Parts: sequence; structure tokens; C-alpha cells
Amino acid sequence: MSAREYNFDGLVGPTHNYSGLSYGNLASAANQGLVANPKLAAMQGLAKMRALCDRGFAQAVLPPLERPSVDTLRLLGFTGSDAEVIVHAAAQSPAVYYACTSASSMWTANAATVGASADTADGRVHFTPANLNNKFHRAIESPTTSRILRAIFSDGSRFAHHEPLPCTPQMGDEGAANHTRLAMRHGAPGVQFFTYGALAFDPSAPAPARFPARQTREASEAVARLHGLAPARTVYAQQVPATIDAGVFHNDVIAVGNANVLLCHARAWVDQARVVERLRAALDGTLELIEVGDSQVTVDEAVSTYLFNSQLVSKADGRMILVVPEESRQDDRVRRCLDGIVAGDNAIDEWISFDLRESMRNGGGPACLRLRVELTGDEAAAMNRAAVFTPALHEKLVAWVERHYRDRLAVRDLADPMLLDESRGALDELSAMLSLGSVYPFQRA
Ligand code: SUG
Repeated sequence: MSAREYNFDGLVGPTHNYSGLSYGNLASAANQGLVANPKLAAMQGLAKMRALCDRGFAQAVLPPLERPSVDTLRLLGFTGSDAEVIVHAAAQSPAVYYACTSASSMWTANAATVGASADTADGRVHFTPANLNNKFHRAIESPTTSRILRAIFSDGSRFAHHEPLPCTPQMGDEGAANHTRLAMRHGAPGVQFFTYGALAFDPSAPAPARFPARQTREASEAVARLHGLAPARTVYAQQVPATIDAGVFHNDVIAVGNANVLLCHARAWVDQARVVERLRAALDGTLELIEVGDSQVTVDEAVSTYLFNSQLVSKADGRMILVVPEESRQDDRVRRCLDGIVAGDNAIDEWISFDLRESMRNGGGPACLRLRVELTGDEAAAMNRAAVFTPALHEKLVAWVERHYRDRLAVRDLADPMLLDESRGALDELSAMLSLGSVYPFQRA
């Protein structure tokens, strides 16, 4: 059955800020303390969605979460009215409080791992929300993310939802950022490519020395089991520990794949030649590999320009377009590499760039901002259609951002209790616009 890939982009939430929460993510650390512009961040994301929608790609949205997370703060012992909870937390434990304000759910590549129905044992589309346990500000995302995914994909005969894996470092799961589905074409049975940073239960195995490995092999294997993926069509690979130490905190900072094309740096995985061989065999010899070496782009350049954090999408004619951040376009060597890829003998015949600077400053490029969901026509018809991005929804979302978002948010502004009311007002309106029901804690109280 024919299937299309829907890109579910995360809408940037009203509390987008730079509080330097992600150790190992170089941009997050470097930009700590900058004044953020949540309105611009949301508009930059919407402009990318609109451009891709206008070009005929299937686009949808995932809403932001409630932040500050009053629920989390109450779990941590802060009491009183919601406003008092915020004021006390901000004064007594600012670092913890800032983590509870992050708009990090915008990076929906980390929302979940998705199993396409062509690949799962029971023929349903499977979702496992990521536990994101490595960072406190991200580990608190999954309960609401889970409710949102269930509200969008509610038909139990077509969609299966799992619980996040147990939230412990040994089961560290960062979702689709470390999972790539390859296939001869969309809708054909796929090959699952899971990448991980470390083996949790084998202390003698290679591991990064400086920064954390956020994904474990044991977590990837658990997701593969839950989704009923065929072991013969599943390939695991370990990220080169030194690249994690250089800032490659997710695999999607060093590689991107689509259909039978895999674009990656030459130093992405341990024993890369063997990994590629296994992928080639699983794809019956049809793999098109585009490997970029240090002489073209170094790992450090890949991290600073986010070349590989690009979206690779198939056009109607089967050719592919690479969607890169503006930072890649501005770098001479990376631009030459992009032109070389397009001129080469492969399926990619175009690249375009978007200004996503507000998100990029927190280490989130085009690929981080979207969750790929492969859907057959029937599955697409069965999902909550209000989440599908159209020019009309775009207009509404732009007006909604204009009404509710600030254009300036410094770290010290996060303590303003008004921010909670503003966010809740925005989310109440949004959940009605997207027909989500009561997915947010404040709506369920
Ligand atoms: O988890 N940044 C996110 C960026 C996620 C990028 N996603 C993918 N590569 N798929 C992270 O590190 C920074 C937030 C702050 O510092 O305020 C942050 O969470």
C-alpha cells in the first residue's frame, strides 16, 4: 500500500528561552543567558512548515507543553497557589525552576520513536514516547507528549501507543533522533537503523569520556521489541564516542536518511564500513550512501553548521530535497559540500535553507524540529485531521502567535508569574484549534 511521510513539526512554546540546560549540546551551553525571542522562534518554525507545505510535502503540527510545569514543581515540594509555586521555586531553586520552563518539546524528533505499519508485527503504526531521561528539563515531557500523540492517533485498530521506557540512564531513549527508517521506497517494508551512544550493561564497551551518551543500545532494542520489528531488518550501530565528545549528542547531528539514501559523515559510527555493509545487505543492495569526509566537512564543522541536521524529503518525482539551516548555507565549505551533493550521482537534486536561528541557538535544526510519521492513505484519514498543516491553519497559527507570544524573554523574566497565565491562555486556545481535548495538566485539574 502506498504511504507518505508526514512531518510533525513542534510548535515553539511561549516560554522559549536560553538557560543553558543541555550539557553536551554545545549551542545550548554557548548561548546560555541570551535574550530569546519566542515570537520570532515560533514564526521561524511556521515559515519552514508553510514553505514545505506549499511545495506539496505532507506537514502536520505538534503543540507545545504547559510551561512552567507547575505539576513538576509541586512534585518537588513547592506549594501554595500556582503563582506562589512559581515565585517560591524561582527564588529557592532557580536552576530547577528554569528546567521546568523550557520549551524543549519543540524538538519533536525527540518526542517518540515511530514504527511504520509496513514494518510492525501487527500492521499498526507504533509510538513509544521517549523518556529523555538524560536531562531533567526533557524527562518531564513524556506524560503530556504521550497524551498528545494518543489524541492525534486515537484509532486503536490502526495506532498502538506504548509507555515510555523506564526512566533510568540505562534505558536512556531520545526517540527518533537516533532512529532512521530506510526503505527502497515509502510504503515498502523498511529497514530500521537504530543508533546509540553506549551499552548500558557493559562497562567495558567504548563510551564517550566528556559528554553523556544519551541513548543506550538496550533502550533501542526495547523499542524494536515493543514495535514488533523484524530482527533481520534491524541494524544497530554505535556512535563514535569521540564525536559525542565533540558535540554530536544525537545521531541526527551526524547523519540523515530517507528511503534508500543515507547521508552521513565518515566518522559517524564505530566500525562504519561494517555498519554500511549491513545496511546495504538489509536493503538488498539498493542503499545509496553519501559519505562526507573530514576533507570536505569536519565533525566540528558539522556540529557548528548542523549540515546533517537536515531534512531529506522525497518529491513527487522521487528525487530528494535536502532542507538545511541557514548556518549551513553561510559556511563556504559546507555550501560547497551541498553543491557537490546535488551535482553528484544520487537522488538529491536540490537543497534549500531556512533561518531557524532561535531554535539553532539551543542546538535544534530542521531535523530536530520534526517527527516523521509514515502513514498510508487510510491511516492518514484516521488521524485527527485538525493537526494537519494547511495554509488556513498557518494563517490561524500566525495570528495566534501574534496574540499570545512575547518578543523578548530573558532568563530573569522566567520568574514572572504572568508567564504561566499567558501560556495557559495560549494553550487553551490551541488545544481547541487542534481538537486535542484536555491534554494539558491545567485543563485536567
Ligand atoms: O535536547 N536543546 C535540545 C536540542 C534537541 C535537538 N534535537 C535533536 N538533535 N533531535 C536538547 O539538547 C536546550 C535547552 C536550553 O538550554 O535551554 C535543549 O534542550
